[in-house]
Amino acid sequence: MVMTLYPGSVPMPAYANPTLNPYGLNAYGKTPSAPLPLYQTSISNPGKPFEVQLSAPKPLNIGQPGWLDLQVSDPRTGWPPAQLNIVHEKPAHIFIVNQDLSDFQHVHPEAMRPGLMRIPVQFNAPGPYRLFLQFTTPQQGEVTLNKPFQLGNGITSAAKPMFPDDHLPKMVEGYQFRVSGLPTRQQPMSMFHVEVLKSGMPVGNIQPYLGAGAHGVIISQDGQSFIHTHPMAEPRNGFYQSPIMFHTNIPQPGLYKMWVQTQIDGRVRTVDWTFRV
Ligand SMILES: [Cu+2]
Repeated sequence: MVMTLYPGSVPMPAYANPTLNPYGLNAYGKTPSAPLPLYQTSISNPGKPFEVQLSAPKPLNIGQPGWLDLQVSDPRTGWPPAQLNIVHEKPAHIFIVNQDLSDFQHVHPEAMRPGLMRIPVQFNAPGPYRLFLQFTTPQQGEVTLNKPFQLGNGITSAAKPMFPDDHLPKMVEGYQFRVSGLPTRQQPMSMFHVEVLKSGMPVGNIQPYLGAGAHGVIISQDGQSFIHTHPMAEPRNGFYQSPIMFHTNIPQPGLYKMWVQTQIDGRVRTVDWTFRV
């Protein structure tokens, strides 16, 4: 489904008319406390049709909910995407991870104007982070932007080492998750299975979450590769059943972390595994 999110058909440079902003950009700089500084490179997606710049409309405090503004524009013209498609029920999907991939946020814009998306965030520590912004335009198709940034300018703790744990079942709120068939060096293209069990029995009441039976996100240890995958299964009587099957292809050897999000009983459960390809 293609939906024009912006009134009018002429692309506007971002921030062209701040008075049109429905949620008050004049709040910028009003708060007296010093914000946690945010550092980023100006260009982190060479060759891509768009670049994203981050800013915090209000000071970001560790451990507290806050906001990030994503300014998206074509680096050659300064123009934002003219249209965004709604994909999996949202105009954009944003994933934020910390350096050792121990922190994961999957969020969506709560307010938008051309070239600007405001997302809810919460950071539990200063340090290096990476943001992945995924959206689709009728002209460019699916675009994934990878944006490293640094929060705070103090000394940050070293990244914790990552160890493969895909052989382990994981318990999340009374449900057991098991994964098998992840890509390997010998078999980089694979159909992997995620089993969801309750009291040892496969469950059949997995609800659609953002238009799919589950969402799988795979990020390489170095943060250079990002894969967002969905199961191909159709729901039966409105529900998906365990096991959930995903198709993926990871040709580059290395350590990866995967997060799988499913919705059961109205709650989204996120389970993660680290694995080696
Ligand atoms: Cu999303």
